[in-house]
Amino acid sequence: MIPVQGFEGLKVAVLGLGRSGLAAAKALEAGGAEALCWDDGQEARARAEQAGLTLHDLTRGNAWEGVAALIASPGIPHLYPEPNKLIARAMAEGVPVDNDIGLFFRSFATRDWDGFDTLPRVVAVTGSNGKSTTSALIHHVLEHAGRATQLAGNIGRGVLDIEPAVDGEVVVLELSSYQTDLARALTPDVAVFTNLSPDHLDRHGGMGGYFAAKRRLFAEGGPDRAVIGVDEAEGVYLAGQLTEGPTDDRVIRVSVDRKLTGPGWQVFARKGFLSEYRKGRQVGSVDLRGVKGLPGSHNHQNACCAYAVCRTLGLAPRVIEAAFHDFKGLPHRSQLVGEADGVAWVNDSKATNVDAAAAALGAFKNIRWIAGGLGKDGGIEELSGQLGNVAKAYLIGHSAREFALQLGDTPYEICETMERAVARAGGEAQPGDTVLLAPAAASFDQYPDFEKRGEDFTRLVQVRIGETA
Ligand code: UMA
Ligand code: ADP
Repeated sequence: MIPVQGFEGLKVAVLGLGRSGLAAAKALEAGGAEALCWDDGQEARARAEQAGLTLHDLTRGNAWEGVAALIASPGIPHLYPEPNKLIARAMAEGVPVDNDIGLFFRSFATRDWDGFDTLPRVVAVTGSNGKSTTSALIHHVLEHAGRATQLAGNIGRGVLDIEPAVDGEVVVLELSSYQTDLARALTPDVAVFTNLSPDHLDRHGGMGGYFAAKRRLFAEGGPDRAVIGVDEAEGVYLAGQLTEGPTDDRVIRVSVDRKLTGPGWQVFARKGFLSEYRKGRQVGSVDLRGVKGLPGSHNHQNACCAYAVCRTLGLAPRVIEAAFHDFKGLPHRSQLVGEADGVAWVNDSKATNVDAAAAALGAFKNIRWIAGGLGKDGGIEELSGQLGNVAKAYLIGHSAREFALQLGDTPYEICETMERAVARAGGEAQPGDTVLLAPAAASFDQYPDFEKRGEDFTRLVQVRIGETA
């Protein structure tokens, strides 16, 4: 755990007692603060009490007296669609509101660093899609190269839960827009912006607010190096805004759409080949075609971002390439969970938005597509031109009927449940087909989270394959 600095002897309120809140409360106490813990949910409060934390009812009239700061969890709205009542109250009482990410950046550097040969560094990865894969890939390459490294953040581990850094260590953080929006300190050494497409718009008051939240990671005086995907207008703008001049290599531009030329530093992938250019000359390349853990152009974007970060950290192209071949991919992201009778079963439950689903739909042929759940604004309207690989859609969850109306000529069936969708898709699949779960929707109507949805799919597939094998 990273003990939080700067609050010794002070009372700090912690709202939200999930993964980030529990880690923050413990790290505050380890740093000598008094953590006043609260959660709007009764169950979470009970769990926290069992874990030895002290509850403090923040709804009471005098609850905020003497409170130095409020640390809020990322899942709790602080502004849109409307602020959580307790966050609004803290602001009204003049109590500074921060999150675990802000505390992390305040507390990461310690006196021990005076004795280090190489200062520890933080790589922070944001973007709409590919954050987890890119973060995990960077972490994997560093480990493979024998470097000390830890991975945390939106990938499932509270940032304050990691161990204090050792000499030369690289900490890789996946950061969501919820996290970057609220943090009062954001000072990574290397920052990555993978791409941008609409997501979580309700929490950011629209696309402008969503982009603004992510951009905070690159604020003036920010990272030494910025790795930026420039396949959308926002990435082009951000890279341009950070660049001091044509030869400035503080910004590394990344593309999977086109060859990038110019005097700066760039990494791009075309037809399965990654190329690195610096000052107009090619200085590195990787053949991504045989890298099994990174299928599809979207994963090549992730590979380019991870490659660029590892190059800034001094790794050679061949070292990075060898580690790529050893990367198994993450569960629930284009994950092959079974093969039987010539049919491949792929779990991409993490495709919770339209762009992620489009990426998965582009990576396979003859697709029997299981989609639906709690759809985002606009449903799957934007996918209308990208359904050429889909033989039939099997629709589940709350948005099944809305999605059906947006499928155009693509055949479909309303299945309601995952169980029925797996049975129907499996019954109709032909050799050479891929049954792909890529919901283009959140899971919360039928599951606690996308992991449970992916696990349910995987279990049903394994039962089915066991039956037919
Ligand atoms: N709660 C309240 N009041 C509210 C809403 C929630 O008290 O109005 C309480 C809940 O009762 C619950 C707690 O807050 O006890 C949950 O907090 P949380 O939703 O922030 O969840 P954590 O377990 O702390 O997990 C968070 C991230 N969750 C979200 O951003 C929603 C995790 O990302 C992250 O891995 C973890 O911190 C560690 O950093 C998950 C996620 O879904 C994977 N992220 C979104 C995404 O990837 O799309 C952004
Ligand atoms: P994030 O952490 O940003 O949600 P993940 O690496 O977990 O990203 O991938 C989430 C989903 O997005 C996956 O299901 C995959 O289909 C898709 N995806 C992964 N990388 C990209 C990318 N670079 N561009 C578009 N979609 C992607």
